Amino acid sequence: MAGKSVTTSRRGILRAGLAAGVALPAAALSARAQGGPDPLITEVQDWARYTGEGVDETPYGLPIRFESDVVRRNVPWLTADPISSINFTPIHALDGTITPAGCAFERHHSGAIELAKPDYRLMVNGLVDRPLVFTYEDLERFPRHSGVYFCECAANTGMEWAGAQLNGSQFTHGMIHNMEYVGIPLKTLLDEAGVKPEGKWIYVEGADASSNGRSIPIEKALDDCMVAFKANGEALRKEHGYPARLVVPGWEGNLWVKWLRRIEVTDGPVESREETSKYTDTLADGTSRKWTWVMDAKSVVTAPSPQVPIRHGNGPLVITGLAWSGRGAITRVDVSVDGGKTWKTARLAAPGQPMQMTRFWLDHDWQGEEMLLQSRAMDDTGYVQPTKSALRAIRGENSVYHNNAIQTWWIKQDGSAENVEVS
Ligand SMILES: Nc1nc2c(c(=O)[nH]1)N[C@H]1C(S)=C(S)[C@@H](COP(=O)(O)O)O[C@H]1N2
Ligand SMILES: [Mo]
Repeated sequence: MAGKSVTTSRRGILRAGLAAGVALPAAALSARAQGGPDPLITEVQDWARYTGEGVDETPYGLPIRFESDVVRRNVPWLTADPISSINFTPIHALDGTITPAGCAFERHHSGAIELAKPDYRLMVNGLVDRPLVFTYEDLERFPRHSGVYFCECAANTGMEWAGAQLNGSQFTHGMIHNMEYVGIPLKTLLDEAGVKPEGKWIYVEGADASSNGRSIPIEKALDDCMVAFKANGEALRKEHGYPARLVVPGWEGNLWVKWLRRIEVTDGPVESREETSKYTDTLADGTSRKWTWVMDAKSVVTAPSPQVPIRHGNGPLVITGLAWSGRGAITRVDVSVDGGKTWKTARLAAPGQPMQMTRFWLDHDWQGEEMLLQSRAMDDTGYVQPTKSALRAIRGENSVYHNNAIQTWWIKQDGSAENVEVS
């Protein structure tokens, strides 16, 4: 295949594809190579005849215009207004594991605020020996730490509890991003203030009107939480909490307080709105689970999928997706093309790392058959991502948050895809 495609232009493939309908019979693959000289390879093109743009044209670059559909999108009916809303990462169009900040999902309860570094203050108070207030410059002088972590909203995939609903991995699984953070361990600041023995929890607040206050057990706060000021090498974007946010590895996105302004050490949880009426999981009998902080192992095939139909006809098909676990590292991802009857182990782009996204690929020989495409993640605690029916048997159908069930895409003979459930 690779050898043949060298003698075939991309345009040639498209032309043959149109003539033959969408599914391209194997014979057409060799015929297209005999379509005569391809000017794109035999003729000098404009981009080689004239000079390109100078280095002074683009002090800070955006993606080339041909990629303008790789953007965040929202689901208009989901929330009443854009101020308290969410958009979704275009995971269907990305590869690798790092999410570019410019298209990493945003979730705000009262809009993205603009908070300048000189106006930034971070207070540590409550059950501490020395209540302290830090400026942004103070934070920059503590020993630094870095780490790549996924941040997943607990509501990711929440619209799929009752049935298959949204057509695209961007919408079903795009409330997630995975970035490289630089900042300082939260422990450093807590040690600086001196946590009193009766300090068992912290309460963290943002500077925005919503404040998004959440309680976190002191063990987690002292373990791996970070006050981050850089993501993917650059300052946090406004929408991700500039100039500093909390990073709570493996735990639900709601705890990752943006525009972090206050950390109060307390002897118990505050039981704020965000951890009582929201971010709790109502079960079938009407009772609710709370303190469901950890994001369980989960995966999704990002392509092919409803937004990424198969357009290239029969033969080699790259099936790809993402897997992650808040409990540890992804050790294995299996892919099924028959709705979970049989499984093949996918290739991991790199060995899974704790609380980071893992990319998987499965190289498949597609002969135009319908597929019920699924992926199933496993982590180093031995946990296996559940089917939808297994999850519903335990959690019922009243939940919004923490839906980590196996996703199914129905790939049709024409290469298009639809969100479905298998029983
Ligand atoms: N201050 C503040 N922090 C916040 C929020 C907010 O509205 N205000 N939203 C939370 C929620 S629900 C999620 S899922 C994550 C989203 O982070 P992101 O906007 O970087 O994607 O931020 C959390 N931190
Ligand atoms: Mo969230």
